[in-house]
Amino acid sequence: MSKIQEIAEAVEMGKTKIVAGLVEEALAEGCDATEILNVGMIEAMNVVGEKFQKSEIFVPEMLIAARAMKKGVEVLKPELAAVGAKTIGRVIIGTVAGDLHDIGKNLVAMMIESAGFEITDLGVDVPAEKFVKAVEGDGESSLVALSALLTTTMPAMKATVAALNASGERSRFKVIVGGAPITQDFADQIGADAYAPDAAAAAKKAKEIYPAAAQ
Ligand code: B1M
Repeated sequence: MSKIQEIAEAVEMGKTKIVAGLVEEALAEGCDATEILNVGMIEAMNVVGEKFQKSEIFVPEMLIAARAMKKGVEVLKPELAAVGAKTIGRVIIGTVAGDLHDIGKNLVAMMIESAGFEITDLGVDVPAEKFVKAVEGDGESSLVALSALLTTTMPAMKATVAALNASGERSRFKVIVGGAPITQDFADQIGADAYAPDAAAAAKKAKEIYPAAAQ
């Protein structure tokens, strides 16, 4: 088995402790950093996402796999910067105002990052104005991802999308929403561009709508 296949298997199995070491070994053997990322990690996370969607694995396994990948990405980041590897695009993510739940949001961020995007995580309890400032201050971001876990913070999600929709740069980015109480109907009502029911679907959706956002 090649070193890159070993990395893919370790990521898929969530072997957090060995992934960083395997990536270091692969680099020392002369493997290409972009190939390690694309074949050893992103493809492995795609497999993890598919298994999650088919209920073959559950949130804990997906979290552990995402953490394992994060360990490997930490080793790869300086190498990728050195070879000028480009990410697909930048995503600004956060949990809306009044809401402190971040486990799902972190999982969504990890899956989107695993799909090849760069993440700016604004954290939890993020006011609408902070999302607007973040997109306005960063001419490159093309997706804004909003999470809400409480029915009582759904209005804050609505207000955030309204503030983003009113921003002068709206044609430049797309808005994805999700979280336990959020539905496709709600997303349509508040003027979001997309809804995803889970982290794997959010990563898939981000890739689907990104080209339109990049135009
Ligand atoms: Co809270 N809480 N909580 N809580 N909490 C819920 C959400 C609740 C359903 C529990 C219940 O009553 N059964 C309930 C909400 C009821 C409602 O609004 N209908 C609730 C409540 C009431 C509260 C408090 C008000 C309790 C209180 O203080 N009286 C309070 C509110 C605090 C606040 O936010 N202001 C509160 C506090 C907390 C803790 C701090 C203790 C803790 C959060 C810790 C943390 O996040 N760091 C907590 C927890 C852990 C939960 C439960 C038990 C678990 C949430 C979780 O992490 N799930 C939750 C009950 C439950 O969900 N079973 C509950 C795992 C996570 C992976 O799933 O976050 O759904 P989830 O994310 C999924 C999808 O939703 C989706 O993808 C993720 C992965 O597949 N998704 C997106 C999420 N964001 C997305 C964004 C996307 C796309 C998909 O695109 C951008």
